[in-house]
Amino acid sequence: MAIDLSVSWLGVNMENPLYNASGVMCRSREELDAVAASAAGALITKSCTLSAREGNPEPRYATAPFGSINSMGLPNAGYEYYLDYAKIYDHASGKPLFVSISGMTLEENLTMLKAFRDAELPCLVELNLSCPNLPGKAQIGYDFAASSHVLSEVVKVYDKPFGVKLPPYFDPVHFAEMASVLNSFPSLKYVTCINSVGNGLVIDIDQESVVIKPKAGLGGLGGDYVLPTALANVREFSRLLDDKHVIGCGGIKSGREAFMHILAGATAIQVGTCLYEEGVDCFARILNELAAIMEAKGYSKLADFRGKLRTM
Ligand code: IRO
Repeated sequence: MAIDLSVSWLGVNMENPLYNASGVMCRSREELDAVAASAAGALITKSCTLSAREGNPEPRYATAPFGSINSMGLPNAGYEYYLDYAKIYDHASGKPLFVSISGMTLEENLTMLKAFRDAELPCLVELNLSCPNLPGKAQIGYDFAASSHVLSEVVKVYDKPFGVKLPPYFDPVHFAEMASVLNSFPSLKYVTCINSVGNGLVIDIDQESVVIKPKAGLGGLGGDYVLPTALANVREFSRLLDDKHVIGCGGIKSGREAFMHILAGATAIQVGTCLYEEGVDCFARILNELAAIMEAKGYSKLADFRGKLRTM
């Protein structure tokens, strides 16, 4: 049976739904080129700020027993670097380029959005409302009034379709409250669920120590630790949002988790920890595994099972 993994959404056609999670393999032009040259269906940049940032002191990423912990602290080359990349990127390649934006202030976000708007490039913005690793700075996505304010200012200057990267939520009341905020912005066309589960603590018992330096060892969790939380967020936002896509991110390391995210409602899916650990070859492997699962189940396209999770 021919398996069709293609996805059409936001006016773009992707050969397959899989790409990198922002933060992994996307800080430099070389890394972005490597994702573009891989089997991935799209690519997204590292979240950027107005000026380049070194980020937090190292070590700031560690492999953990069931995933990863990071407190990178938004190291990036500054938005103009990614804008320049978007200018030279081959937008006809069939792999959409997403640009992640995470200003240190609302003003920074608005300045960057205006620059991307004025450049009139066919790239898609993912506004990060959920960086957990900036000492002393709260995640905007956990403050519903602040999120609403940010989005209302954003849509005043940015009239193109865009998306947001959300933190994980853990309470049905919060899913509903955030969904209601997001539903009031028609040009917000997609949400990416989830960012890392913030401020976890991984402990090395041999060393009797934390495993990363920033924030006394606290950092965002990724990988197996977060899969059920990611799936819950994908599922709930898929149900609660009107006419918006959900991008699944969290714990995808094989075709099985890719299938789960799509079954929960994801239009497209991103890989973070597994990509960091395995490199860009993970895309072809995961896609082959996903196609094999679909074949075994008699599905020929993603729409055959997307969002069709059964409940009891
Ligand atoms: O520390 C980071 O750079 C980082 C960011 I901006 C984010 O959104 N999520 C994450 O786990 N790390």
